[in-house]
Amino acid sequence: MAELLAGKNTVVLGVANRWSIAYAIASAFVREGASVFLTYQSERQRETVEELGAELKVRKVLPCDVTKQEELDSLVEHLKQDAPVLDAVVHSIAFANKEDLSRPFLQTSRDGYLLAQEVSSYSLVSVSRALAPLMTSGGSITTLTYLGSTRVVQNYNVMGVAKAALEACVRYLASELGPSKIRVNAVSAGPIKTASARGIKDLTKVLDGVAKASPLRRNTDTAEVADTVVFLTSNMARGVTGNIVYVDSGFQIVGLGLSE
Ligand code: NAD
Ligand code: IMJ
Repeated sequence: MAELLAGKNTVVLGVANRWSIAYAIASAFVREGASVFLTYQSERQRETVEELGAELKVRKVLPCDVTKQEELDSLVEHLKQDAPVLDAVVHSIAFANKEDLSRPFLQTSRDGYLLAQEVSSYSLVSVSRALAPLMTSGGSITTLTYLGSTRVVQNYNVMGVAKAALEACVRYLASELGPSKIRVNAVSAGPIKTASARGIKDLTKVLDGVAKASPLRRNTDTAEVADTVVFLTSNMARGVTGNIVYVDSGFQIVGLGLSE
């Protein structure tokens, strides 16, 4: 089959390890003929991400902690040299303090609230502002979100509020970047056992609940999330912007999941 992303220059932010949703996305992008740049958060992850990048035959692996403007600036400088025209960005980043994902939402600290917003929502704005100027032939920006943005999911708490803001950012950015032919969308993935989900209380219960109650009667895997990001990034989705696409076995339509 023809490659959907042939010759496109792409940046994928948020690979930490082999289980990261961003890793599956980078892998699908390479399969579809894209040239991929990966970024990692900190020196701690450099070696792992460099190994994964070499395996996938990505163009380059670069540092980018989204809370540090100088790292965003230096990412832009590197990309300008290696890929003067950028076609797509994937933002697959979130963080909140662990305590804020277990105690009552009412107890969320000011600092914890602001940290979750900074890393998980504002970073889409700062990354888009930094990279949109390189997308001179138009392009696509895609982020990852979760159902906890619009529904109450136990313990998701401050992250749910950050994802609500992230989804609103998708709409405002889509509106402003549309005239530059840059589309902005989010994929709302069902629960997946990645490093960001592993630690959470009752994850097994959540996964089993979705597998029982969802229309497709199964959990979501990273490969199917990645394939939807491929679609959104490709010309097939040329008319799609400002959207939240659910890749969740259909779980979000369910009112009462009572089926056996
Ligand atoms: P993951 O832990 O593999 O990915 C999270 C990434 O965020 C890591 O690579 C981490 O380094 C990065 N990150 C955190 N702080 C950063 C910073 N300051 N600068 C740069 N990078 C930073 O877990 P994942 O499940 O692949 O998560 C990726 C995205 O998918 C997140 O936005 C998450 O909210 C979303 N999501 C996950 C699930 C799930 O169940 N796993 C479901 C829906 C949406
Ligand atoms: C996270 C917390 C509570 C409930 C949760 C999750 N459910 C799911 C997740 C039901 C599916 C995973 N998810 C969708 C996330 O966006 C996770 C974000 C996250 C996870 C951690 C764990 C480790 C840590 N900080 C984190 N910050 C954000 O210290």
